[in-house]
Amino acid sequence: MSLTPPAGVTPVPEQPDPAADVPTTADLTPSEPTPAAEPAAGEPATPGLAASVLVTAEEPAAAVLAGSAAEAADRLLTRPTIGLGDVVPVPASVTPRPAAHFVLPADAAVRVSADPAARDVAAQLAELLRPATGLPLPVTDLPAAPGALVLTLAATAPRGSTAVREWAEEEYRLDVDVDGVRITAGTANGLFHGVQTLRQLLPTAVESRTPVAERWVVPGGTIVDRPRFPYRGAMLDVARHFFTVDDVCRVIDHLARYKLNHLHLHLTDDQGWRIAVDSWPRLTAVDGSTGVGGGPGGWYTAADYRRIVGYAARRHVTVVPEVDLPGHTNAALVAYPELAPDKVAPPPYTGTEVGFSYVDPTDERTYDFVADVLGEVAALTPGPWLHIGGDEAYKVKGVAYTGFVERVQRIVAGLGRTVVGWHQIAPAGQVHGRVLQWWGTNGDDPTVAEAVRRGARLILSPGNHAYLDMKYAPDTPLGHDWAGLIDVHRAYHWDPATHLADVPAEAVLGVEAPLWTESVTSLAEIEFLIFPRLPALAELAWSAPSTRSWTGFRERLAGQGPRWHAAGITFHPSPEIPWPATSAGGHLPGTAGTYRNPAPSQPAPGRDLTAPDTR
Ligand code: TNX
Repeated sequence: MSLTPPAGVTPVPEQPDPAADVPTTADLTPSEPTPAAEPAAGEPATPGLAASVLVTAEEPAAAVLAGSAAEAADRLLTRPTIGLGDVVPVPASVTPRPAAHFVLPADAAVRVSADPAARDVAAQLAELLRPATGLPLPVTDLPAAPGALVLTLAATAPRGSTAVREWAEEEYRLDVDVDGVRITAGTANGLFHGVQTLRQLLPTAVESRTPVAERWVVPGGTIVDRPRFPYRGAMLDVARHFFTVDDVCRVIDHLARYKLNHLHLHLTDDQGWRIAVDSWPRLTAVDGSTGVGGGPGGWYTAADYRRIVGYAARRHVTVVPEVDLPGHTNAALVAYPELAPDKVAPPPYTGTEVGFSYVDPTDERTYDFVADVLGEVAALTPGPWLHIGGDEAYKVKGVAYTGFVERVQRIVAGLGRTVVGWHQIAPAGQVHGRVLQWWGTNGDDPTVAEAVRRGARLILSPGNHAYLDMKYAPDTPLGHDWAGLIDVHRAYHWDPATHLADVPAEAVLGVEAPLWTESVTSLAEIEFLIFPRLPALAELAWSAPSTRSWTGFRERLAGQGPRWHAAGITFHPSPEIPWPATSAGGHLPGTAGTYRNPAPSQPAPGRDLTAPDTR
């Protein structure tokens, strides 16, 4: 790793630094967490310096002096191992003050303004830090006190000493000084992003789930940060293979860590129906228990789904539920043959072919079904979006298709929600606010450009850059390659604002990275495909182009590897990234140590996953 600050980092001339000859920041190999002995009850695992100074009642003045001297010496000996700009996604502006680093004292508290949402962010900060630090970290009200982590909601953004301005959406400011860390924002959402940044500025060992002997030092300076795009997301296909509520919650944690704010759940497909619908109970009773390869499947009850939505909301992530229509509906037809064009139940489907199934667009019963299902899903979903799929309905053509989509769009609008659909819905009429999710591989798409001229907005998921189910390399044991191989450079190397021809940047709402799960059967496999590519897409969605570069990104990403390792997150050790050697001198065991190759995936009948991209 180099000492070169990432683009956008503004080093500020410093006072002479007494410890300047000590190696600093990113060129130090982050050390592995050192397991510490369990602390005695009520005793911090890492006593701050105050705790190691003997204070006696007879000699108060001497004790105080000794305390300050020891504290000063401790600060000089404790250098940050992380640079203030070593954050993914790279912040909008970084102003390091190397002499102003902060060392978390044993009696540190989290101080927060009175707002309940801000208080909850403060509680989450304490929850993040307690396991590794072993510190009690009480959460208390303002005012700020020395040694504290202070979270403040402020109506306007501080700018210099007197000037103020309006906050941008989701913006935060983080100030690290000798006597504390302050995160300020206009919303709890902004504070939450600031907390994620602070987490990355603490030593890697902060990711440990058990107490570690470490000096919890944070590099000094100021970060002011805000997103480029409002919609930053990932999609998880829970239909091809089912994933439990706990698995989904862990994926939400991964999103939140990199400031992604939407989780799109692909809830229904040919192989399974994963969300209980009271008015059509056979959907899950019959189709909850299947999946690709005939696996056990599963489904979410309303309570399960609420748990996911609530877990996400606490982390400022909005769930976008997708009910894929009119194609990808074999499972629904198995349970309710009345929806099938020939009114005959097809056999359950466990392969990975696409495009063969559809609900009957000429039967009114189909629209009752759609209204009931979307109504129930909307009632369980607090966010504004309802995703209606629309992809690969190869057997519903022309006006039959656009007419169907237009009716479904009206149902969504009637529920007070905003339509999202795969970009195949582009030719259908516009409804207010409609969003197309573009997953093409060629940035010239006149039909989509035309829909944008009629008012559609876009979420970009280019198959050949953002599809997390594509293999990294020919020998990747999981995934597809119909859209090409996607290594980290390919995931990073495109610009959402200019990617589609004849589409203005203002029409781009953001970026989403879909993970289809035909070949993915476990949480470890999900993680293997999303790390390290998801952070690459997160940076495209969050950071301004002027602040980011591939060279800077690969250096910063390398620093995340030891964090994933410490947190027990499986990842692909992409050869393009200069991962630091572990303290044992070996390479990070991303694949070898924590990832087990699954059995070779079974190609499904009729689907040639090696076929060239024709979409
Ligand atoms: C295309 S992308 C699909 C999915 C598959 C995926 C596999 C899109 C909207 N549809 O049905 O799972 O390819 O990569």
